[in-house]
Amino acid sequence: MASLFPSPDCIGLAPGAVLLPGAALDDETGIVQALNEVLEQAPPRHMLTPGGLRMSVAVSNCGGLGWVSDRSGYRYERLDPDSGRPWPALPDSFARLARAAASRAGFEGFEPDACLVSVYAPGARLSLHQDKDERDVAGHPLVSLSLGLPAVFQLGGLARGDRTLKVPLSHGDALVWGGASRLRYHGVATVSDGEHRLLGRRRINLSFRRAG
Ligand SMILES: O=C(O)CCC(=O)C(=O)O
Repeated sequence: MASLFPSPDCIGLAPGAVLLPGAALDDETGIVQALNEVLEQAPPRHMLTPGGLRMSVAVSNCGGLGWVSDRSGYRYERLDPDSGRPWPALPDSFARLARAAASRAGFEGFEPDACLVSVYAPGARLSLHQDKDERDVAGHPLVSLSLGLPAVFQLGGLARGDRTLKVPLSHGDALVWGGASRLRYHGVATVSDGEHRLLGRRRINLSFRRAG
């Protein structure tokens, strides 16, 4: 449920959309360790889009449901199609971060059941899209955590052609968008090369959703 008053340390981007600078820095060691374990159990892969193109971003998942893409479309699956096993459990440190960020943004009671892990090598980008494969898009926000190399997030409007706000993201920053902004188009500009002290030549995004 959205509250009218996000906490004062949020930077408002649009109604229902906020940036929480450095939200994960207090627990970065725990989060990066849990992330490494998830990626060991379910290695990131370049999925095929329904149109037959390979995504430049490599993805994996943790939580009860995992987002997948292939020639037959986008959907959530309980099993990793590569291994046939359930996705790794959502680490406690991830769930804590997602709940706290949602609450600071004014969305109390957010309980993610899916975390899409997106791994960007330098040169990877994510084109503008809406996240609408979740069962109740009106009822739950998206919480997104940026780790590793910096990136520029593009926050658009409700139509693909709307102007985008360019939001520079650093390691540990979280974004939350829900309510009137939940179906905004969004994407990530091409990631520049660099070396991050914990994650090397990678930018990794954790996208927390209530999918089922
Ligand atoms: O990598 C990001 O910051 C955004 C990821 C994203 O748009 C998504 O998971 O839907």
